[in-house]
Amino acid sequence: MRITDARVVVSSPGRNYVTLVIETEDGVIGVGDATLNGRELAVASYLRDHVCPLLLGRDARRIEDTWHYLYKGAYWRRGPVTMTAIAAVDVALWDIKGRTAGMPVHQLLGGPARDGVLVYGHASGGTLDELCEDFQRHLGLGYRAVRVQAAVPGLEGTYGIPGERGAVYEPADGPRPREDLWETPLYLDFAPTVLARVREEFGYGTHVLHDVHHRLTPGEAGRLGAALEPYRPFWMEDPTPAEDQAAFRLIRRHTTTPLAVGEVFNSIWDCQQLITERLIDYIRTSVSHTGGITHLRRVFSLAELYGVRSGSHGAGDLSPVAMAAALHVDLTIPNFGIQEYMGHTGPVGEVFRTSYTFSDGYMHPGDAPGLGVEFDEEAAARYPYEPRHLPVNRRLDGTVHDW
Ligand code: GCO
Ligand code: MG
Repeated sequence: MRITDARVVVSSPGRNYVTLVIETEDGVIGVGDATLNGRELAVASYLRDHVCPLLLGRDARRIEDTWHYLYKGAYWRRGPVTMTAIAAVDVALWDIKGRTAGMPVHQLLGGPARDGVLVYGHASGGTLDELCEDFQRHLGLGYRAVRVQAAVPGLEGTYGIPGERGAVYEPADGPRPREDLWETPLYLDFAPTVLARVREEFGYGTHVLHDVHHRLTPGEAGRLGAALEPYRPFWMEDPTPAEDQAAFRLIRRHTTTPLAVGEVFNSIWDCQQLITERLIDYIRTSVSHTGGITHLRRVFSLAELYGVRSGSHGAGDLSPVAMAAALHVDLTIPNFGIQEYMGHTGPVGEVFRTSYTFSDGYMHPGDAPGLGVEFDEEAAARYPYEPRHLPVNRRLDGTVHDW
């Protein structure tokens, strides 16, 4: 089954998505998500200029071989751009394999190991009252797990809080990134009050999660983790920039709050120490940024050996194709933990028609052959690419800090 076409479509139905479309000689079409938020065109070029020409004439059925051909064949290893490009090819080939077999991808991966995929949504607020309103709204929608973020008083543009209610909280328009303000002591005093308030209002019947977004030192992270313990968070996410994997030994020494890390990782090598030393509880690598279904399953298999569970990244900057692929994997692995589901707003549904469902806090990828996503290229053409940036973070004295 030869590949006859491979093309990249960059569209912006509300936010930018890079979609790889692969076609075979018998007319089967598969799609993969190649979106790297804020660096979209770099992956589009990697695919268009370097990968798509190599795919023409290859056998679409040889997923494993193609993965190694692209990974080892590039000589230059890993990195978000390369691994997102490989992921898009890998996912599109799994889609094609499923469509050809007339089976949903989760059946090809061994079949369901559970009935549904537990997901968490995002509640946020400029104030704790607003956060509680949003938390209540999530409960009304059926969520059983909710991430909570609130604006730190005195810090304009705190991570995770949309400018307007209901708006996307990250991408900014304009020629330069938005600049947010940060000061660790203000955050460290405030963060425990956020969880305290949510537990006081809503009790302990819902999982509550919190994202630190890479901003603390290991010592500060240990202190925050300990302060959050009485509120029993499901996890504390990205407490420190985790390219320093050994730093987590220090955090672990000071708190039993579960730790989740990995949305910016792109290979198994980025989390090898975190997993094998049991320094984290949840690994957040995603299908689209960690080399596709083929490589992500390897990460999760390693994690399984060490009692680490999955908790894949699922922010709105990952397209519905990535969301569908994530759900197929989540449904099948033994060490599934939770899946992030921020949802997609605006005209995204015109471009990507999905068969996944949400009910009562759980999602299911559906039983359509392949991934269960129809990508409408004509609709995508109505929403051309718009340059956007992720914000930059500065401390009050002007020093650039991790965002
Ligand atoms: C999350 C993430 C996202 C990222 C975003 C960057 O936990 O969902 O932290 O919000 O910031 O995906 O592109
Ligand atoms: Mg995060």
